[in-house]
Amino acid sequence: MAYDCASIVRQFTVPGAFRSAAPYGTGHINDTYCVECVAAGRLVRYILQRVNHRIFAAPDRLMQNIVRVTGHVRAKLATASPANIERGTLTVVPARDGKAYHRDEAGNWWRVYVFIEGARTYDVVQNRSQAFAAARAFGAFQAMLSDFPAATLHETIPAFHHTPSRLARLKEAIGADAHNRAAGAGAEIAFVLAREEMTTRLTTLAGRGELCVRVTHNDTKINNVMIDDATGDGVCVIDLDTVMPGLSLYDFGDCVRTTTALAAEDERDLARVGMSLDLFAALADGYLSSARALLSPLEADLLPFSGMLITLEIGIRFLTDYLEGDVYFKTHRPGQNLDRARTQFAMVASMERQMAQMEMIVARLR
Ligand code: ADP
Ligand code: GN1
Ligand code: MG
Repeated sequence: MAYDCASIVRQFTVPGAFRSAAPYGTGHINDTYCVECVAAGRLVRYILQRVNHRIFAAPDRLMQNIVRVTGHVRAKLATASPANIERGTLTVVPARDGKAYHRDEAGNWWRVYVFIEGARTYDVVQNRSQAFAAARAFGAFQAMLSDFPAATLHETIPAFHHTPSRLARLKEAIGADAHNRAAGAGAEIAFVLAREEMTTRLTTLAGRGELCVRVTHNDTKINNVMIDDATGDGVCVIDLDTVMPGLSLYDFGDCVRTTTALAAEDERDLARVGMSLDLFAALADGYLSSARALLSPLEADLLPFSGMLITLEIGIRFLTDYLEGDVYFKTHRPGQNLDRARTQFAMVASMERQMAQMEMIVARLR
């Protein structure tokens, strides 16, 4: 679908003249554009996004969360790290009517962020220092929000990381088999069903009050943190659509899923897929360097397990979407969601084989 980005950008308080807009990034959910404007003879870039309102039922509430959370982070940076205030958090550019979004005539929801220059995201981690930097940034994000009242945030997607519900939905999709795809995914379905007992572990502990609910990001994959081109530091945590009350372990877990991966999320050659212990050690070190003080002993115990659990959960979601006809995650070729599910399950198997070493690494660092 082609949108008239120039006229959408004009709805926002963007100074200067619109010059161009081009699709940007590799996110699976929103439509993202890099916009160039010229103001006072200078080229200035912005991120323009169409929020996926099929997935996010109330984008106005979602934007309210983002404005509040980025305001909180900005205030923290002002005292702890003033040099980082411009690039250390997303900056929402308001619409001309003062709202944090613009709704077009067709009912689409648009927003504009200041473009964070001199940094980029990576889909696959390049080295140990990136793993450290990414995890340190996510830990710091959690720490900066540790005094934010979690219950006042809207739940932008209900039960987002409730793994047992994700499994129940998969079972429904298998039962319905609306696209006759279940037979071709027999091995993947069996892999999940053999691990059913894992799926309830964190939700049971949370239900008993043994794990506390915090403000969490809930989508801490490696390409949701900008890495500084010059210093290699994790400069800004982005993609804040799912910031809401949650368990810190799911955030650490999703760092493990994506930041220790030796191959792309949709790699077809499973011989290349696996979890790198070396990257896990760097990531655990980075996360603990900023989040150690937050964690309870039980949370620290469960860090290695959380990586395996969320990788299983995201695999379940990719597999469900494949069976339901590829309606949730963006796909660029047939079978891509099944390939993504397969890589997740190969990652789970790799973590199962290396769990004892992962536990030793965390025991040494905590
Ligand atoms: P999605 O929800 O679809 O994943 P994201 O918000 O993660 O969308 O944005 C997609 C990509 O756009 C990111 O991975 C990143 O590369 C880029 N991006 C997003 N926000 C910014 C920003 N403020 N500055 C620079 N690049 C950004
Ligand atoms: C989606 O938006 P993006 O691409 O950063 C998804 C995450 C998944 C991830 C898998 C709102 O993240 O939950 O873990 O894909 N986001 C949403 O790559 O569902
Ligand atoms: Mg993203």
